[in-house]
Amino acid sequence: MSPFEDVYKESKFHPKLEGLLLPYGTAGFRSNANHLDHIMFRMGLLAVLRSQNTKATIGVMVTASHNPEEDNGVKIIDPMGEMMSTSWEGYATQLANAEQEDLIDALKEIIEKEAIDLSLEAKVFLGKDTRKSGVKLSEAVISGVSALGGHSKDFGLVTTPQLHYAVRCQNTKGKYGEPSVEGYNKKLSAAFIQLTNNAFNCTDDQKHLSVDGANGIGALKLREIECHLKKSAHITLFNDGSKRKLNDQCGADFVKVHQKAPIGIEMNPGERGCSFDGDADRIVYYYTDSQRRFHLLDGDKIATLISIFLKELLTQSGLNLTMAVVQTAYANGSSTDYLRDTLKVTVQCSKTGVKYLQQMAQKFDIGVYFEANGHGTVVFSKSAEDQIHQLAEDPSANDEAKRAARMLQSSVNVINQTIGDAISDMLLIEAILAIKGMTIQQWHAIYTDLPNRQIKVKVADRRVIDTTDAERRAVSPAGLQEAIDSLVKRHKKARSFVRPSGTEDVVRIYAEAETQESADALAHEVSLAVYRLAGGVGDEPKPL
Ligand code: G16
Repeated sequence: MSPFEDVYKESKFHPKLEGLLLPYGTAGFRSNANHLDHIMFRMGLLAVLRSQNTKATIGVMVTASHNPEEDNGVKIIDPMGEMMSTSWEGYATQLANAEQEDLIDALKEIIEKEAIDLSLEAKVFLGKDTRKSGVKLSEAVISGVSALGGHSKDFGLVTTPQLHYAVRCQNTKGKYGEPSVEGYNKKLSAAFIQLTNNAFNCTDDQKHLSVDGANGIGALKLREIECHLKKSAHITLFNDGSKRKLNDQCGADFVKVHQKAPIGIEMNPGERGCSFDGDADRIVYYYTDSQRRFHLLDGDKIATLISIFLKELLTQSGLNLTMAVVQTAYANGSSTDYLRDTLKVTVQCSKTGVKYLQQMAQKFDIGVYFEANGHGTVVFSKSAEDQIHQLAEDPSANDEAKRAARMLQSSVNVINQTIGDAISDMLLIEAILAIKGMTIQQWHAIYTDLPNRQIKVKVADRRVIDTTDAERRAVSPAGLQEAIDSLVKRHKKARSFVRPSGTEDVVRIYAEAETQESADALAHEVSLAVYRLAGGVGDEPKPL
């Protein structure tokens, strides 16, 4: 029987809802879980083709990350653990939206265009977050993989970054590590312990961290790695999924957008806390001061801390490596100024979506990339890793240079270079703070954020908004950018932009200005312009 007959027969068990069209968004498909069964089956098919096309193992992660519990989604992982190449996103959309009777033709078109040899072996690694819908949806992925003759390995409940990691380990034949959660735990914890051996005067109190697990997979996986960390970290876990719903008033996205502590966390003033998101690929830090004021340390502050640390080590080591920080339009203006003017590192601006940031970061020996929402990591070129390794092992190198190279080596090993990773980022940050003997208040004071506000507006069709210049300017609908420009002029030190979300059915609005009142007013004024010029639905946005 031809593989297409199997696919055709099996696809009838995963029918497409009539008229439903879903685009491939910022991080794959995302929607209400009830709309996704056919998408999952078809992404199983696509993963087989991508595996045959790259002659490597491909990953499929069933998750909707920061979205509410009722949603679900799918992220596809390429051979080196990066997100699926943007050149294949069109195929994913084509396959996902083909009507039932056109599915085989859509499949054949991809096979023909990419000259895929269907006789090659195909391997797919699969994982899911803690959403209940994930059980059935990942079965649909497996059906898709087997219908086209591929082999799947189901990792069950894992964080998104753990699956990215496993895919890279598999395709590098173990050079990056052992392709399992246990392998991940051992590699990261060993590197963390090595790195924190350089923290000479760190007390148990200073080691304490409160973690909001967003009631998701990050909480489960943090518990697992915790036993490997021994006495090097002292973690109290909140929102572990035993009481409340996933991402409900907690998690990194909630904390960043609302600029307040998650529900369910108990922290004394001055203590350090952090929040993961629903699939543990984002992290933000925070504390409250003695007046109970909340202070957020987001992706920009994290990128700054890591860049300071790495730059100091580079200087001490004497290694001549290029380094850059990649941000998006959401980066706070003060962070960009600090990185460029004070720390004197190259700063680049990318479109939203880690896939774009990663590509830019890979152009440097050391690329630190972070979205303000806490999604990011560091990538090292092969040559940078080799030079660090050689220096660390060089018997003729001086002690300071060698020590710095060894710390760089441990940093490379604690970092999950495949994608932003809340657990790995947390370990790196905790190690840096311990080594530098730095409090969260001192970290926060490195620069002062411009007050800012992020809000969402519902419109009938968010595709009417098109942007350019790394999403900093709107080119359509007509008149919107001119309206934003004139509103921005009314406020001091102000900046604002709008963009359609690629994970939720909303338009996102960002505003920053000299005061919080001004940032709030600007965000509201721009939201009204979007509502009026881009087809807002429901009630007009109200002042904040
Ligand atoms: C995903 C992407 C991020 C992006 C976020 C929000 O994160 O991986 O790069 O910043 O969506 O995207 P948008 O503003 O287009 O909705 P996650 O953590 O939700 O997978």
